[in-house]
Amino acid sequence: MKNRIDGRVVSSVGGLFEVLVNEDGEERRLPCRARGSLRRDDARVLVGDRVVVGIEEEGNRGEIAILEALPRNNALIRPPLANLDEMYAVLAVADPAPMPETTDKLLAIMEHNHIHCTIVITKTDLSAEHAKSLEALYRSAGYEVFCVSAYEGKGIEALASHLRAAIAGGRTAAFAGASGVGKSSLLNTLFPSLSLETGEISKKIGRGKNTTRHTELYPVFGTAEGGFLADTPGFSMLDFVRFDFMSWQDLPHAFREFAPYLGTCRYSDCNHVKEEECAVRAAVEEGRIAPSRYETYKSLYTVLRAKNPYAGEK
Ligand SMILES: Nc1nc2c(ncn2[C@@H]2O[C@H](COP(=O)(O)OP(=O)(O)OP(=O)(O)O)[C@@H](O)[C@H]2O)c(=O)[nH]1
Ligand SMILES: [Mg+2]
Ligand SMILES: [Zn+2]
Repeated sequence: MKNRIDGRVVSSVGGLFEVLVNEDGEERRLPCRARGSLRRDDARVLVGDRVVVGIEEEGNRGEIAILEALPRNNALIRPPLANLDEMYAVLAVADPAPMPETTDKLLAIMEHNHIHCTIVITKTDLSAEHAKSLEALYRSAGYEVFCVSAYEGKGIEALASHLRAAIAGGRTAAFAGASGVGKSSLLNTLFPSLSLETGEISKKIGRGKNTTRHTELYPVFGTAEGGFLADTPGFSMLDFVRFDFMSWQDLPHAFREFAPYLGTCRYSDCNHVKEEECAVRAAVEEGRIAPSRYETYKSLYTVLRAKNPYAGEK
């Protein structure tokens, strides 16, 4: 092996990474750890990071290690991923029941990070009617929506061609959503050779059982150049109290259908919550913004405002 070689981190489990490298036209995965200074919490290497791998000269001398992490375009806390270009927010028609607030939070975080987001509604075999209303909800918010059933093989081709275009040229996409919505099943249907583990829905609590335990990037069209798709562990909530995803001033910009109204309210410092003659609230009342989306906005506004009441007071 050459002394130093560039690569992409494709998996991370308990401090052990796999880095995809291309040596003289041949792609291979190198299992390795990160050098000491990259193990600190504030310098943690993430799946998706572009890194330099080589022989470590300090610490574990002579071992292959990640020596350097290159600058990132973006980094996410949930799911833990760097350099993401496209997010597919996955939710199921039922089993588990869709939780609009969870999807809205994920969408808000992606908007804030300027990561293009597409909606995937799974398990349409369980209720075509529910699928339609969810599709209408997210289309009205300005998102492209795909409705699929891994069981019936429906909608798979349309999603596959969107994905192929989205990640061509070595770009990166991820499936994210609650546990049990069928992310891994969908990846298996799209790319049968992956053979990812999938899990049951708990009958008792109606939720998934966190079958996927780690985030991994797959070069699903064969090579790094064809692009990467990540499967990620399901999450039950995105904790805006614990993590600093954004500030309350950022929040209105994280709801894309609010955009035409921002700056048109009566008060220039309108927070779109209780103020009179608020253009956003008027749009909700007139059915141009979905009530569930606005409810999520208000609940996140309350949480963020309580966290940081005075920051950036206008
Ligand atoms: N009815 C129906 N069930 C599905 C479909 N796709 C997946 N399932 C079922 O949903 C359950 C969960 O699927 P997974 O693919 O493990 O879900 P996941 O989103 O990867 O879950 P985590 O890894 O825990 O985050 C399994 O029992 C699947 O058989 C579908 O299209 N229709
Ligand atoms: Mg899974
Ligand atoms: Zn307003």
